[in-house]
Parts: sequence; C-alpha cells; structure tokens
Amino acid sequence: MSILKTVMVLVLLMPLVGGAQTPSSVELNKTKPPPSSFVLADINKDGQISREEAQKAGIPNLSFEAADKDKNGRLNLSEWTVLKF
Ligand SMILES: [Ca+2]
Ligand SMILES: [Ca+2]
Repeated sequence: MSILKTVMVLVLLMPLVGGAQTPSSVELNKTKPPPSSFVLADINKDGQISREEAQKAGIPNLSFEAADKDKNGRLNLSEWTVLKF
C-alpha cells in the first residue's frame, strides 16, 4: 500500500511541477501582430498598402480596387486581410 501511496503523491505533484514550466498564456491575449504578408508588402512601413506597394506585392489592380472599401487608394490591415483571406 505504501508504494501505491507514493505513486499517488507523485501523480498529484506532477501537474504542479509541470505547471511551473508552462509558459505564461498572457502573450496570447495581446493584439495579434500583422501577418508577415502585410509587413512585407508595406515597403515604407506606414501601416498602409499603397497601390504601388500592392502592385509590387503581386496584387492585381482589380483586387486592390475591390479590397479598398473606403476608396482612399490605400489598404489598411483589415482591408488587406479581406484581400488575402
Ligand atoms: Ca505603405
Ligand atoms: Ca482603404
């Protein structure tokens, strides 16, 4: 019985030891970084994809027009996300 007891104690302690090593999940609650496709396409890093940047990223003009919901000639992150996915 004492061996079984020892095993029980070990089993009970395991999650505690494991839990200490688990990385914090706080990171997951942060705002998602922009997708790498957006970062790469945004050549001048102003947070918007201009028509020129879209062309360099291989986005056809028609797709650009369709994605540019507010017709300001630039794609912000949410417009880009619609375009890419
Ligand atoms: Ca840009
Ligand atoms: Ca726009």
